[in-house]
Amino acid sequence: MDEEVKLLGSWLSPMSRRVEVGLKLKGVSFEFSDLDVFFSKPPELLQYNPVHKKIPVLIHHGKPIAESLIILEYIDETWADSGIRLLPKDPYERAMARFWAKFFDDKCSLPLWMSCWTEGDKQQQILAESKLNLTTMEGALKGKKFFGGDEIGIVDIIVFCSVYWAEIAQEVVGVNVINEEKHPVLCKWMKETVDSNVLKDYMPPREKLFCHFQTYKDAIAALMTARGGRKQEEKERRREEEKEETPPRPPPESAGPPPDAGVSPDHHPTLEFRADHHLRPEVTPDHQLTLEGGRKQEEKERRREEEKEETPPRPPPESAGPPPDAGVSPDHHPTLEFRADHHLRPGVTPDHQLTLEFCRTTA
Ligand SMILES: N[C@@H](CCC(=O)N[C@@H](CS)C(=O)NCC(=O)O)C(=O)O
Repeated sequence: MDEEVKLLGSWLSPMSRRVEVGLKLKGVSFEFSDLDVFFSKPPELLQYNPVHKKIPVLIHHGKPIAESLIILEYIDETWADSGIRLLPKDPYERAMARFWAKFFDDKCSLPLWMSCWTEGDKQQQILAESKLNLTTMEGALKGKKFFGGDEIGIVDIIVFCSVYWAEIAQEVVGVNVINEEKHPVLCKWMKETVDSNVLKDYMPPREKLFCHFQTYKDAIAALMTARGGRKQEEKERRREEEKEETPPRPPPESAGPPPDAGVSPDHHPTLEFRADHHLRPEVTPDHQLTLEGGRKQEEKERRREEEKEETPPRPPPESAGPPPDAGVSPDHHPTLEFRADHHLRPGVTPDHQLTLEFCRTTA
């Protein structure tokens, strides 16, 4: 049966390579569309991934699927009986594979890459972050041949692609991101995986990638810096928005219950949860409230850190997008219709708001 499988990707992208590897390990034949997505947004990409405008996108029987991890799961389920299993059969092991795949994507993938393309304090900060998170990642490998156990699986594929890219980039720019001394477990795994030849053959030739980084290193560094700058602006705006939200504040003493009256679960529903979770007896309701505020603050900090790690969305260069006054048809951005309907309704969350604003600037 003609499967009609098409992959929108780029030979230069480790994310797109993940999907290529998945398809090849399953023995699925596919058409590959090698797109330049770094300096332009091809119409095909805007059509099939209007939300993130990123590769990879798998198109199966005309239906697009975006996000490499989701695509890999889709491939595993769709071609369940071919090639190797990408995710374990056992539900617990499968959950663990998803956990580590997500951890790597959220915490390691971008720092690994960005530490090659930044300088000074920023670079030191990313290097430290990268080292810490990769060490955590090594914990998932202890006592195993592969992340997937005896066979390679989804986590091996995604980590291998990123480390393969990063090792070449770090050589070009002379940064020490990953090495035997810092990450012995990971380096041993990398060497054994290369030796086992399962994944290496699916990687672009080392020299080709090396030459590309060598030739374009200044342009890549400039692009990454520009994106970092835009991300910074986005963060500032978000902070402003957060300021506008009413912060959770402990009620003034006069308004609250008398000190010895306890705090009713209605007043602070989370206290009930805490009581169940063995909060120390000496923690008073007032302390609890402070803790609550502190936790909220930590949460915000964490969110800021996470934002740092996301690749910032980039407006396409003028040449690539629709002319500024041409408007964007719903076909081009099907989600705009939704956005128009939900035009800044009071219920729209800051997250939605940001997406809306970004989409308006790029439209
Ligand atoms: N979370 C996405 C990330 C995809 C991604 O970052 N793709 C990059 C290529 S490696 C891209 O399309 N970049 C173009 C851009 O950001 O403008 C995934 O796992 O698929």
